[in-house]
Amino acid sequence: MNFDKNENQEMIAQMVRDFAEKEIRPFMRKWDDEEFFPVDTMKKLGEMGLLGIFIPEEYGGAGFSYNEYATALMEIGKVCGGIGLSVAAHNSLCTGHIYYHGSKEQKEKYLPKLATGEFIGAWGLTEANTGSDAMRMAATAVKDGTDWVINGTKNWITHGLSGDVSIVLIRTGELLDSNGITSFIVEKGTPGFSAVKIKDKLGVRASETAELIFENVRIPEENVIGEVGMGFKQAMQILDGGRISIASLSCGIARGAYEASVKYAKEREQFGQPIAHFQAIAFKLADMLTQIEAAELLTFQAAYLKDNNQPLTKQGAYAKYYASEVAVKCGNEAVQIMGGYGYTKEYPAEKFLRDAKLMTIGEGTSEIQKIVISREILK
Ligand code: COS
Repeated sequence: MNFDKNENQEMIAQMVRDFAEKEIRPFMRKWDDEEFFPVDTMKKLGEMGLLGIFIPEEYGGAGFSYNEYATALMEIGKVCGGIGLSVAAHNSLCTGHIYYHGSKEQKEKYLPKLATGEFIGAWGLTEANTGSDAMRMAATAVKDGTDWVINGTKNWITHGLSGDVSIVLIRTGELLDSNGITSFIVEKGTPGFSAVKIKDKLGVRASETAELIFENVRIPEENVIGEVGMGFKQAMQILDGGRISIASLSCGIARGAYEASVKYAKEREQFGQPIAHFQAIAFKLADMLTQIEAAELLTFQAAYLKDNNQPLTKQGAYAKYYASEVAVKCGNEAVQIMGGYGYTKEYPAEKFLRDAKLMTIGEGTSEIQKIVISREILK
């Protein structure tokens, strides 16, 4: 593994840093307070190529690798976990599913719009009663002529309301048949398809979350992604890649919390000197940075495997598991270092902690990552 950042990574990191300082940091508190999903900011990210980072140029994407994708998410995460989550869900879940499993026609129809931000993408696997146990989903699709008719709901779906196109995983076979779930492309405005925003989240509040509702929604068969019945396995592969994005975002949140902590610890004086001079604080910073660097290495290792088409189920899972737990620890330490100030919205620490917590839950909880890792070890 090469530990040097390549030219593209340096360039993307700088570009995203500049964008985040100008277009995200000044507004993120307001978006967080109001649970406002800034579609205009997403469009600007699309214009910069950040909504089709690993999509080839022939489909309107930026044509970079997962390595650069991870780099971009780390930079966004340092500033706002909510926007980072939206970029991650759009790229690796929705756009990635069409790119990795869609037909040539589906790629030509949807990728140029998704990759440039003309379309916002959503992806739905989870339901109200089936989160970790994804295969037990209840939503069904039944063939009727050349259409499929979908009934049921999907829950906790990023961009469920604003998404112009949603990829949804729906049962087309028997309950618990791993070959009984199919992926469908559903366009906004399809009759019978609606969404309701989920409010009052703890963190990532600038990222829209919604419930999707399907009432006799007719989907033409050309909107089936890949083979009928292969949806669950496609979804597992998509989540292998998606977990790298959550690991990257977690690294960014952790580093944001760490950098804010260093700044505060150097400025804040107690007992006649900056608190950074006390070992109790300095050791916290040392622990934070050590764990962040380790999380970044795991994340770049998983990205490297993805870029080289090598198996990455285990490595993606432990990158996501470790990095997300580190993000929560760093957010928590940032609040502790800043004391009473850290406990208020005047300082960034509490937001890092709130945003970080979702990273240990979304795209598979820490506990699910341990199931995935241990099954890989023991298989
Ligand atoms: N890549 C490709 N195929 C995979 C796979 C992967 N990473 N993981 C599992 N599969 C395949 C298995 O090989 C199996 O195939 P066969 O039935 O043909 O043998 C099939 O998928 C079912 O796998 P498994 O038996 O492991 O299914 P389980 O129901 O036991 O579930 C877990 C496995 C728990 C790992 C899975 O349900 C999971 O990841 N849950 C969390 C879902 C999640 O992350 N939700 C959050 C989404 S928020 S965006």
